[in-house]
Amino acid sequence: MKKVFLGLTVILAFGLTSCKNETKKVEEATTTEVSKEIAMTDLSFGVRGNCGMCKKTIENAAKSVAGVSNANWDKDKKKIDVSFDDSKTNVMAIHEAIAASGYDTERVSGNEEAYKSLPGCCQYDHEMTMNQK
Ligand SMILES: [Cu+2]
Repeated sequence: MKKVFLGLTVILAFGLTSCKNETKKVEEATTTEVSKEIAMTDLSFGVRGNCGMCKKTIENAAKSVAGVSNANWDKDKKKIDVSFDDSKTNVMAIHEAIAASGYDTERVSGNEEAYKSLPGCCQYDHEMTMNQK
């Protein structure tokens, strides 16, 4: 009688182990599918500025917006390329954040107080053409 019981325990233990392995595989497959569904939006728009310090300030302002994954301001063309998750933010929120740091964008004028506290070399000309070719 004891031998039969032992035998059953071994079969049960083996059965449970193989069940656990199957569950793990299913979980991994689900995770991979979810990460593929995140869609990013890429846009560019004009932003005024002068130098490398402006570039840092402008890019940091854009990246401070939740959902923005990448920001790259072009000093010569006076424009910024941004990548963002449009389920988390929108392009106007990025314009507002850059303007709050003192810089003019195509749609929003830079905050005057922030502009005045920029280093002298960064106080760009408000008449500067944006989005240059
Ligand atoms: Cu500057």
